[in-house]
Amino acid sequence: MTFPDDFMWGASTAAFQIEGAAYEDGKGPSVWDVFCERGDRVFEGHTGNIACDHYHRWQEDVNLMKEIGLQSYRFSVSWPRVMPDGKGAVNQAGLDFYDRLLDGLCDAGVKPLCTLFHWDYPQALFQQGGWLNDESSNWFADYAALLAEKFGDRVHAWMTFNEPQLFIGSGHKAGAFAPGLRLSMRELLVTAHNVLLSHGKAVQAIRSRCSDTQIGWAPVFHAIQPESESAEDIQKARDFTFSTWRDDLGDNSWWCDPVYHGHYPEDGLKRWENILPPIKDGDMEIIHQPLDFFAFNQYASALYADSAHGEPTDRGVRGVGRPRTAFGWDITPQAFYHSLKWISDYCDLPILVTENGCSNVDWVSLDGAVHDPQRIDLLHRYLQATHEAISEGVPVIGYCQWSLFDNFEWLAGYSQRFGLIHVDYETQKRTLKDSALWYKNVIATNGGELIP
Ligand code: GBH
Repeated sequence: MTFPDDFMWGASTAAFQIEGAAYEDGKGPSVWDVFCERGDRVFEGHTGNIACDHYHRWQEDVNLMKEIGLQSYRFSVSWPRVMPDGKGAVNQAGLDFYDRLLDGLCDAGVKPLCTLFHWDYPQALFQQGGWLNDESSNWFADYAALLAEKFGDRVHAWMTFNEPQLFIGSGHKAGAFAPGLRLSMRELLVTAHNVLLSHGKAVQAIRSRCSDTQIGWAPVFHAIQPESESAEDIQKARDFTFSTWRDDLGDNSWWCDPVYHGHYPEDGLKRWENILPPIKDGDMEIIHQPLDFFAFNQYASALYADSAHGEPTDRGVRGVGRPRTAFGWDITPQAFYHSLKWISDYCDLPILVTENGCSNVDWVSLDGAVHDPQRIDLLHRYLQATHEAISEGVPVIGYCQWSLFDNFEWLAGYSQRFGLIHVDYETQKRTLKDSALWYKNVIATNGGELIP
């Protein structure tokens, strides 16, 4: 199998999930710190206080990236680490940490891919209304400007937001994620509009400060699987995938149509017509900034476009005892393949996979190694799907595995392991799993030894 010569092989992490040092060196609290402090929301009361201690061990971690041969590393900046109150005063110690990390990555020859926001919202801004506040997009733009000024010389590509569907839907509607709100639909639509405006203003802020850079964002792309591979079923699944049918704004189009096409989707506008927030003149132009790539995260697709139902369903189609990851997520590379095809028809940009992977029941074996054949097999299947799309002309420019390390898996705490690198949280010892060694070879051969 051959991948394009300049294909970027990478891995992803997020600040809150790995850094630790939650209350050190002037960092302000984020909504996730506060959510964890409650003690009753996250598995066994786990917190992000120490996590992988990456804040102190970043050099060792960069060395490990080098050992694997990673070509790119996607990480996120903790907003309250660099701006403890989310706006105003800047925390120099926080900026220094990312300075060291970026220098270390550049020295190691690893391209930094920087996400501005991966869910750890400054608590101080939350107390002022957070994403409901009409000023929220200006706060975010100021934060983006700071990062662009300080780090723009070294960041290879920027992503404004990670999975807006999740921190808005799960965090502000379902109440499952921090900050744990259960807003009305009317309010939720306000938060979404402000996040979209934030995205646009941040792109402007970065663009005006960094002449030679690439900018995108990283929504989750929820794919609905076709019931069969017939053209008709594929079309039906695709229609569902691009429709606005969920009641938590977890859809693709509500977020992507404004960003890539400059308008909200018709079906959503109709659905929410009586409760839409005011959309001011010029808002859609701000949101619709030119981007350099289409990034997306995807794991499993639980839903099918079942012809008998007006909505996607998980009823009836799936097999008893089918393979699933440790989280219970289905293994659906075919949906991934279709997603790549659909996205390339949907917008004319190179595609970057910013997250894909699985949790697995990994531990250090008697022989000292960590054997994770399930992860290797899953990654292999998704890379086959990626390659199939590429060979049909889909311009995929890179692939980031989630995650470089085992880390704080949100509500599941440390109980779900997603890493290429095993972390012993008692000792902070890192061990490359078999999958890391396998991935090292995939990278070294540019995918050449994968089974087609
Ligand atoms: C991402 O969210 C996050 O960006 C990252 O921080 C996190 O650690 C990682 O994934 C792993 O969770 O019902 O079987 O179809 C992932 C969010 C996960 C939402 C999969 C939809 C569908 C599973 N998505 N989920 S299934």
